[in-house]
Amino acid sequence: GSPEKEKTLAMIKPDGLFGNYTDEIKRVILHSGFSILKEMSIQLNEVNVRLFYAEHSKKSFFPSLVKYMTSGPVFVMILEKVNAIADWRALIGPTDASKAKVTHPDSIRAICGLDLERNCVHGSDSPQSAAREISFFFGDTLSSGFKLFGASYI
Ligand code: DGI
Repeated sequence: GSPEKEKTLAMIKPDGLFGNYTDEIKRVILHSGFSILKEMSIQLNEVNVRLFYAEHSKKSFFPSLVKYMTSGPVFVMILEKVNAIADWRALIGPTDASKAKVTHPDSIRAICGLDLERNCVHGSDSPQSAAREISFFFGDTLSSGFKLFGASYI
């Protein structure tokens, strides 16, 4: 039979929105065969970021990451296509945007990101994180466990 479609969570981070990259990134997404099922802008607060990036909450860079991720609104989307998770990760490129500029110059992070922290976009890295992150932003309030409590919808 035909291969199963997959969903992933994509996010344009505050530097991407400030830099006016949203329309260009959405063009790349649609041109690459993804459907955008849902989208929204949202201003995250510290508690939201702490939950979203729980795996990093003990790292030394975490306070800086929180400051960056709350410095302005983010734009989140549910993307769908066959192999969406791996294909979106391939399109955004390596985490460190300054390295991406050298090794993956056509990647989204190379084009609109700056460095290891301000890397412009996010993509779920596995089926488990895609499910968790989609429910984080788009699940109903009960199933998402109030993870977005206090965030401002824009
Ligand atoms: O899934 P990725 O975003 O590619 O990478 P990740 O899950 O390892 O890290 C999540 C985010 O945390 C990443 O997009 C930027 C930030 N980050 C990761 N490692 C570092 C970092 N920020 C700083 N300042 N320093 C780091 O070593």
